[in-house]
Amino acid sequence: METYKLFNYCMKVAIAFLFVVFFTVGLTSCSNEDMPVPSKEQSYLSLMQSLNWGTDTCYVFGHNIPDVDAVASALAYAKLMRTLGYNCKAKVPSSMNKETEYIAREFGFALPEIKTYVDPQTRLIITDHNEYIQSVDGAKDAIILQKIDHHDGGDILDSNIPYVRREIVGSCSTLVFQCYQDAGVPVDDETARILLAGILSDTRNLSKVATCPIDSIVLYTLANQLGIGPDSLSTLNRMMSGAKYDFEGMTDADIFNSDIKEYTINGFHIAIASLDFRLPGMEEFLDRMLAVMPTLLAENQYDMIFAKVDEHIPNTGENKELDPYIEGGTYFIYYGGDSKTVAEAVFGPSLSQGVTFSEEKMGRKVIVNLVTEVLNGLK
Ligand SMILES: [Mn+2]
Repeated sequence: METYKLFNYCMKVAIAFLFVVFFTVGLTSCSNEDMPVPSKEQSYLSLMQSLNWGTDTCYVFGHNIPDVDAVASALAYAKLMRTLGYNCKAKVPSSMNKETEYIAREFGFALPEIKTYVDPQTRLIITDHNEYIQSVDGAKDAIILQKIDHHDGGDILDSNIPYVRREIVGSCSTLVFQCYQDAGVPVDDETARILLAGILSDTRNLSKVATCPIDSIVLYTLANQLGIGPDSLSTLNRMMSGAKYDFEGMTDADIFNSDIKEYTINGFHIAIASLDFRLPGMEEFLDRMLAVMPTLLAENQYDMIFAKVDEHIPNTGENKELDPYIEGGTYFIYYGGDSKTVAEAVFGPSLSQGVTFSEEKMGRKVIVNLVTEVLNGLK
């Protein structure tokens, strides 16, 4: 009898256990089937909602020494955030270049104000950069809520930031456009102009080596919305690059610094400027740039300083009215520390003191990756 009771009890426990197991499994599998997968829009919007926005203004910053893409991506992303109800404002860490001023005048949009420093715990969204050294002063002690960027490497780690959109495309403005799509927010015409300017500038009208198919798709979508045809895109691009490389009234040091980026790689503090030059007169131009490099190195305590100089050759073809210049190769000039070793490892033997050259056009992003490899092998 006792055995029977025990057996009965055990059976009851076993049945109860199985019931619980089946019920739980059934319920979970059921809920999996019934629960709709959240749409891209819902995921993006709920992620935005989940951020710790605080009560003060959140600033949206592109990189220091901003180019058009840095300004455009910050302006357009801040606008998206405001449309979604968040208190965000675009700022720039330093003054803007002539190309940005030109296109803002042409398209009639307001440029962001300069803010050189942010207090600790300020909420930030950063666009178009991934290095603290390129960010606004104080970024290290700020709270970075989001990062929208199209660069490799860098010391602003994705893992500490709640929302990161980082894809190695030709322009950060392309990624901002995709965020509008993810949010289900239509791009208004002013924002369309701003983003179009960013893509035109960073890809030089889709001609730069870093350009991806998605940059072309977004550029044409925006141009279509605005009724801007291919010829007008070419003209805009020509005027913008003309403004960027209008060096009138600038000292040689100003010219060298007009599009310079700093990096910390394997403990080395380096700077790489990006310049364009239209033939003839390249040798003289390189000499002038080489002459200012020692002073800039000393003033900024760089370990090494470089500049890539893209060569542009007068176009003698039929389309010379539309494109007066065609692309040539890339010069890479160097000064200080192990810069000769680095430059020659990437570009081959020097042509003359401080000068290397590649027939193939090289973008700064590609150069930074190659330089990083060499510097990582040095210490
Ligand atoms: Mn960019």
